[in-house]
Amino acid sequence: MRGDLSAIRRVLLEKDRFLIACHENPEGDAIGSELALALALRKMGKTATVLNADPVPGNLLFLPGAGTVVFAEDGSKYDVAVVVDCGSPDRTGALVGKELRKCPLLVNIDHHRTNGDRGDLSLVDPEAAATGLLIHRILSAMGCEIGLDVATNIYVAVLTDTGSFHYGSSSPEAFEVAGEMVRRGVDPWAVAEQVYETQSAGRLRLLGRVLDSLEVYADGRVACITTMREDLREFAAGKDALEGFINYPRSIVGVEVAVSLREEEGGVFRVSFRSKGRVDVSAVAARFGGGGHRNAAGCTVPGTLADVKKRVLGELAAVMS
Ligand SMILES: [Mn+2]
Repeated sequence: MRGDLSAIRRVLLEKDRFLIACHENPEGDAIGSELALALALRKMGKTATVLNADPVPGNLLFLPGAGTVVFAEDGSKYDVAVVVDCGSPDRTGALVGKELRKCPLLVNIDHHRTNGDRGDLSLVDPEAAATGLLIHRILSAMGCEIGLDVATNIYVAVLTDTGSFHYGSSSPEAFEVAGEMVRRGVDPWAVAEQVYETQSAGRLRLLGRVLDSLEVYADGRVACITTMREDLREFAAGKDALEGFINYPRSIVGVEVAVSLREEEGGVFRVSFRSKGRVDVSAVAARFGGGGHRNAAGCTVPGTLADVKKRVLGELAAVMS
C-alpha cells in the first residue's frame, strides 16, 4: 500500500471545508465512496461538497446523500479537495478538475494500479477491492461512528466493485466490511433490488440488440460485443444503459476475455475489457493509453469499427499468447 493514512486522518480531523470529487461516468464505488466520506464529515459538523461532472446513475439515486451531489461550482472556498476512485484530477472532468486544483491541499484515495499518485497526500492500494474499503479504513482510523447512511454507501461501493463478490478481488476485508455494514443495518436484498433490479423494458430490448452483435474469436477464448451510436438512439438510451452488458459475453464457457466496443462521437470507440482472471487486461488497455485493473480495464481508440476491432484483438492476442 502506498500513502499515508495517518496524515490523511489528521487533515480530515483538523480541516473544515471539503470538496469531494470522483471520475467521470461514476459508478457504485465512486459515488458510494464520495457520499460515505461526505456524510461522515458532515456528521462531524464540517462542510463537504460533492462535485461531479456527470449525474448520479438512476440505480444509485437511492443512496443516502445522493440528492446533495452538485454539478456546478458556486464560488465556495475549500480547505481540502479529496478525489476518490480516480487516477488523476484530469479524469474528474474539466470543470471539476479546475475546482480541485484551486484547493490548497489535494488528497487522493484510490485503488487503481495506474494511479499516478497525484495529490499532496494519497492513500492508494491496488490490492483493495474497492475505494469504499479505503474510506472505511480512514473513517475507522478517525474513530467515526458509522451510521446506516454511511454504511449503505460503503456497502454499495464494495458490492458493485467486487461484481457482487464474484471477482477475485473479493478479499477477506471486502467480506468483513460488507458484514460489518450489514450488522449496522444494511439490508442486502433491499440494496440489491435497488442496484440491480430496476431496469426498464427498453434497456432489456437494447441488451437484445447489443447481444446480436456477439462475435467469438481466438478459439472461443475472446468474445466481443459492439454498440453503435445508432443503437443508443433507436432505444433512446444513454451510454450508462450499457453498464453490465459486458458480463454476458464473459459468461460464455471457455471465454477468458470479453471486449465491448462502443462508438462515441468523433470517430472513436470506447473499448472495455473484462477478464476471468488469467489474462491481465489492464496491460492491453495500457497499450492504447488506457488503464484499469487486471480483471477490468478500458481505453479509447480512434478509427473505424473494423480498424479498431482489428488493432484491439491483435494486441489482446499478443498478451494472451
Ligand atoms: Mn473502484
